[in-house]
Amino acid sequence: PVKACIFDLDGVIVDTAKYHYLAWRRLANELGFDFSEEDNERLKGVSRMDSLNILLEIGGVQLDEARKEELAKKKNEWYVELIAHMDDKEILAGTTQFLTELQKVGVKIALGSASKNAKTILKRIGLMEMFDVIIDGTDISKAKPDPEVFLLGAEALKVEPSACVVFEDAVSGVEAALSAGMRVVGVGSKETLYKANDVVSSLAEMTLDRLEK
Ligand code: B16
Ligand code: MG
Repeated sequence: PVKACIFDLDGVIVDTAKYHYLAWRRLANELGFDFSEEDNERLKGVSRMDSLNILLEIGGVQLDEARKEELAKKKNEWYVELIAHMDDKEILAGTTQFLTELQKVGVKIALGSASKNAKTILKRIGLMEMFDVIIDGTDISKAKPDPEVFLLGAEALKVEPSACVVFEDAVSGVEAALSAGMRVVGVGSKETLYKANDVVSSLAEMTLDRLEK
């Protein structure tokens, strides 16, 4: 039986990709190039610095490390301003209900996010208390597809990886979960997340029955 569920944040519980996009586009525009929503797909689940490197590659811009640090900081300040206005209306469909069901039957709940802003977001949307363990971008040294974030989650919960199920919207996150020896439910499209053991379009499709299958 499943003993723990580990949830990615951006793209599974909330759609913060739209705020990341606004902040990255603002930075691109300042640097003199455009950044499309399609380009933004490449940044999902990717760490802040790796995201910046992808953005600069798209714009054909080369910068030294110090300047990159500066720009990443600037983008994050804009992003933090945007997420400061979030509230519980931004929780994606089915999330609260599914978390409540898990809690009722004693399945442990963890967060496994690459974001350094994860706790701010959970507080804003009022879901902080639902999580037994929170592993975020401030706890990890290796980005997804490395399994570190999920292994740390399982360890903190004292649950073996084989009894964990991960919920992920990004291909790199699905790969991370599989290399952690966990089962994974993709949240999004089957075409993109075909490596996952099961795929739902949102948590509204999840039930305890489906979790055990
Ligand atoms: P931050 P997740 C990821 O969160 C996002 O999907 C990704 O777009 C972002 O660059 C990354 O967090 C880092 O976020 O700049 O806030 O530290 O999907 O792993 O919950
Ligand atoms: Mg995600």
